[in-house]
Amino acid sequence: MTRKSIFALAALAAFGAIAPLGCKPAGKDGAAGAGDAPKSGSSRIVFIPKNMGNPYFEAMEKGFQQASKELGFEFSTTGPAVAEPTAQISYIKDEIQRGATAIVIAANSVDALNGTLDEARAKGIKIITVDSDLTGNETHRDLGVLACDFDTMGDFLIEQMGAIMNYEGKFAILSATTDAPNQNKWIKGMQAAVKNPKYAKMQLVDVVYGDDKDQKSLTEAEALLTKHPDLKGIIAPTTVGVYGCAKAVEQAGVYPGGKNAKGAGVSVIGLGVAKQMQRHLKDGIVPKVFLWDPAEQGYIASYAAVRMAEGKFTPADGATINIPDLPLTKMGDKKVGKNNVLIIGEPVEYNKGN
Ligand code: RAM
Repeated sequence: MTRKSIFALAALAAFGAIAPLGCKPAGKDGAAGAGDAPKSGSSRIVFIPKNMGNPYFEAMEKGFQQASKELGFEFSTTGPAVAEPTAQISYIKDEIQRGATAIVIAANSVDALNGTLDEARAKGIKIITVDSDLTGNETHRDLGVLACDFDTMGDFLIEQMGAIMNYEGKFAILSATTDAPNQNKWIKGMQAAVKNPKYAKMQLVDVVYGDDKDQKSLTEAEALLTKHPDLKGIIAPTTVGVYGCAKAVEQAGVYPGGKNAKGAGVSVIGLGVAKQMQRHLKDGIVPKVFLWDPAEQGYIASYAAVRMAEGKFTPADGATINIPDLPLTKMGDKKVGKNNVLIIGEPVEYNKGN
């Protein structure tokens, strides 16, 4: 199946056949195996997102909550207000004191947390990364649960941007924080991809950082528009960033068809939460964004944590873990790959039509 056809199916599924976890409660009526799942009442799983108040991580919490209903563990979320490299350390330390069964963390740094994570693991706490891994330092956690194959994300985003700007002209990247492990991996991928002769007429003119803050993302996007009046596109591989870019092109009227657009205008694409981007997509301010259901990461990480604590699952290259199906989403056996990374699937496209 081609990537395009997978996307077409996935896009359909996103609003039709495959209900996002948050939309319809999984459980009695659907989640195969949920009813007879062993209870782990004494387990406690703590989720530490990159930052609190980010709709992306709030969506992820739904997956933990669902698994908690099925498996009976205690679940809580705690974390910093800002996605800074060392900001999660005190939260990990607190959980070492309290003795969590597992910490599931979206890392803000590939190396700043490693010593503290080692301390937690020495106390028997299972460490699972979701969303953002300890890229290059994977031995400091037990398992990484990632939405998609990070190695292909750069190629994918450049091709998407290229097709929109007819493979010609200037574009920029607006990212999250300068330390963000996942965004940095994707940026490297984009920088490598754009060297492909197919993209010879495309010029990556800037990489800027909105720190996954609403206001900073907007300000940085506005600065890009001022600095590069002939900009054709912005790729924002962050939900907060892509929303900020959408606001900037809307307010400046430079989106495709906007009153101040030069030629085809400035096309914003990236990774965005469909619900948050709905109006911008519907009004044609943003042509398309991509994402996955963040809740699936929380759901799978929960099952992995509980099975690890029970001694029934040991992450290793080639190991599998069975995840119950959700009411309308097939899960089944998920395979762990190199560096103990479990990749869930592929991004879904959201556009005017869905
Ligand atoms: C933001 C965060 C997160 C990323 C998404 C796409 O919410 O930076 O890490 O995965 O965007």
